[in-house]
Amino acid sequence: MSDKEIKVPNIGEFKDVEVIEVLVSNSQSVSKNDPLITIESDKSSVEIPASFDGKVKSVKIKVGDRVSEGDLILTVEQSGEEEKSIEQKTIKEAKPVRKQNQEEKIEKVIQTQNLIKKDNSEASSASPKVRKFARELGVNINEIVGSERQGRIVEDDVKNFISSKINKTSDKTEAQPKKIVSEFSHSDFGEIEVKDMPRVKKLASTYLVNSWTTIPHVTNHDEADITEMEDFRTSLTDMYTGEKKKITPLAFIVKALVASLKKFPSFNSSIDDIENGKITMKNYFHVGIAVDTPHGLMVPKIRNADNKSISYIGNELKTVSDQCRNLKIDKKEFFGGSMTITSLGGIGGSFFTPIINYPEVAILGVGKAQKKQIFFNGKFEIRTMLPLSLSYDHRIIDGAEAARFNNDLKENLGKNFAYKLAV
Ligand code: CAO
Repeated sequence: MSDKEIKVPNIGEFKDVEVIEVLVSNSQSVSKNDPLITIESDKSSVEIPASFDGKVKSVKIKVGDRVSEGDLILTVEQSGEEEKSIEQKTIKEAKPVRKQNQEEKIEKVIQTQNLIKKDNSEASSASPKVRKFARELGVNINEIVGSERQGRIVEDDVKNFISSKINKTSDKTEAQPKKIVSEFSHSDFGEIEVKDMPRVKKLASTYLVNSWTTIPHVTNHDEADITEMEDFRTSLTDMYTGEKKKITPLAFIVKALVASLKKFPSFNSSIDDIENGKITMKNYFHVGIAVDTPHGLMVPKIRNADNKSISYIGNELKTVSDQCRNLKIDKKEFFGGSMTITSLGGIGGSFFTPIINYPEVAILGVGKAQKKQIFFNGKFEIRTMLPLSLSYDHRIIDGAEAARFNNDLKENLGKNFAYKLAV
């Protein structure tokens, strides 16, 4: 075992040049010709290779240092065998070469002294000029396959490598949904009229696309048996006038939803700061209601629904939906919700797939209640069944949790609804 020094060799007119890369570290084994450092002058860059095999004992140079011929790069520890093999090879060492052009000269010296990595499986063969070119463009030269003899890399290989990377990236961009341009226009098939899109629909479309494309939506469908609740609701009369009291099922559903949100707080959250791993848990119960208006869909909130009675919520539903239809509602009312209910119950249909009202994490779709023959208490009975479609953000809510949420909602709307909604 002995220690040997590797110094900066004679590299033509390179003097006091900057070290731009240190390619080895202490305790690393190196073979002859493995690059140790890269130095760079105004005109060119050069890799200085190991002049023999061994294990790096101590690197004496760091990036930013300036070196000239004879400066110590590192010390290498050698076994007896390595020493012997060097002795045999020393005879073949470099001789200075004179050439007029500075770069040619340096390259020749480099070649003669094996300053460029030869075929070292992972290492690439390229002139310092090409290496510098690749480095300036941020390309790892070892990723490039050279087109010249023995895989030598030339400037064109670097350019081709970059353009193939760019093409790959643009292929990815093209994989994004493209706007389809039809060969035919609508007017090719008959008379048409082009109108402005309602402003509310334009505004909503941005939110809908954002929600649909960024939230992993899942929808669980279920049916709530609301027979008793409907019997109660339709029997309601005004205490003083005796007139039938009109409260739609939606007011009960709002209350039932609040009870379930209390049990399942993750449904009353927002994860718009998910990149930072943060979840916002809301301690308020502001239920959004999707309102169908001639201007487009609007989603005002029933604020603090936990503190309001069913009949109060019933009245408020009428008030806010009228305000939306008459464009008399404050913009702020469309923000700051817990969870939204979208009810098509007054119109028709059963199950559907509602889109989450971002930044909320769940939405409850309600279809039209229908009388159905259901196996109940050991026999078939006609029951009133309410279709539920619960869409949720799968990043925060799992399918099992959603199924439990629906079960709870069904209980809140089921035969014990009076107790469930009162407590
Ligand atoms: N099952 C059966 N009947 C229902 C019902 C249900 N789930 N929900 C409401 N009804 C009945 C009501 O009891 C009422 O009956 P009466 O006329 O006999 O009193 C009738 O349907 C109409 O109710 P409504 O729709 O006016 O009132 P609501 O409280 O149920 O809903 C509102 C209010 C604002 C939600 C509703 O008017 C609305 O705009 N719905 C559309 C929402 C929408 O477009 N969602 C889709 C969003 S996704 O694109």
